[in-house]
Amino acid sequence: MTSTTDQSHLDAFYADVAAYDLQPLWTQTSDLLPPSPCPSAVPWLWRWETLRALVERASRLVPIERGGERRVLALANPGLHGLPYATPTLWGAMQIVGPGESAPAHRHTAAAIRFVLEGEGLWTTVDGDACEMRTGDLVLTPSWAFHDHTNHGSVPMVWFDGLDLPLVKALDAVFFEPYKDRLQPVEAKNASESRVAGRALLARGTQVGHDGSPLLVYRWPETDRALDALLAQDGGTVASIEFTNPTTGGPVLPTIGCAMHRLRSTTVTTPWRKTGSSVFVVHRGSGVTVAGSAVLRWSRGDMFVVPSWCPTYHASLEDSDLFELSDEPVLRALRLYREEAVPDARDAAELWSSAVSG
Ligand code: GTQ
Ligand code: FE2
Repeated sequence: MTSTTDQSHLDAFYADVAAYDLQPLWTQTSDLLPPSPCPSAVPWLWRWETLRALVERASRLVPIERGGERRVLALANPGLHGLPYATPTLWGAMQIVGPGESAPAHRHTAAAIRFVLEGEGLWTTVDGDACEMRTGDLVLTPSWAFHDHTNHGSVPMVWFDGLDLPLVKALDAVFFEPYKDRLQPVEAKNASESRVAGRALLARGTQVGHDGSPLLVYRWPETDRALDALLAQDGGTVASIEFTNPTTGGPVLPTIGCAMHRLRSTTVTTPWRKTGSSVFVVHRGSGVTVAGSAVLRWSRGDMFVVPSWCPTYHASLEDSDLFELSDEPVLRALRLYREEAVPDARDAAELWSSAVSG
């Protein structure tokens, strides 16, 4: 039993500890060192119809100007206390640039990828290399590379932006710089694709001014062919490819991983969990993703988040392609990457499987 004097000594002690900006470990909640990750981000889905209608309204109401820089709606995970972040490490957003419009040139330490959803005629210039963006293409903007977007076409261009901004912000390593003019001069067109010609044939002496892949654009037809070839090769119903830096075989950017998953109709993937978070963009098809206790029904253009260590499986209702943005390279580099099949979720997966095929 604690006597009154002991209690008053304890009270005085805790008051002093707090007064000197200290906190005892033994009074912390178990959230500090849980047995396994307890993410505050939640599994969540944003519908294409909603996103498309809102960026359309933005394009009628809001010009693209210096300061604001981009006409972008950021995915704000409801578990992240109002921050404009999809996950604790990843920024996910939808961007629209109307015909004849441009988004001014700038650079930042946060690295970015674009995955094109709709439109044609937009060129993004990355360190002087104008890259044409077409539906299904993956386009890179490495850290500290200048970039601007110009729509030379006659229809709005809409794409998904993925950035490591929340991570870079958490590390207090954000730098930003506008380019001296609104747009960069175009020095070359689709030059990165000529440099990295014919699969693994790299032009000798290739030098890039950034710490990313020398290839800036991964074209949809090639991605499509690679996935088909994989499926044909092993006769399976799921194929996954990782987009890589052709000079290293590693991820496209030091902090960002990109993958594409193809599921034949009524396929259920193995329930799985891994450390690190992902944002998925539905490129084609429809289906359901079960992430923890959340059931996310998706179709083309929808975007959804899977937090760290969340048991997850996907079930397709038709032939489907899921683009995945992740922070996996960060977890791997820091030796924090873990993944495993989740046996407990198997029964649920089989139930679902018989439901969709039956
Ligand atoms: O297109 O440069 O979604 O700088 C967020 C920040 C896009 C861009 C975003 C950016 C950009
Ligand atoms: Fe940017």
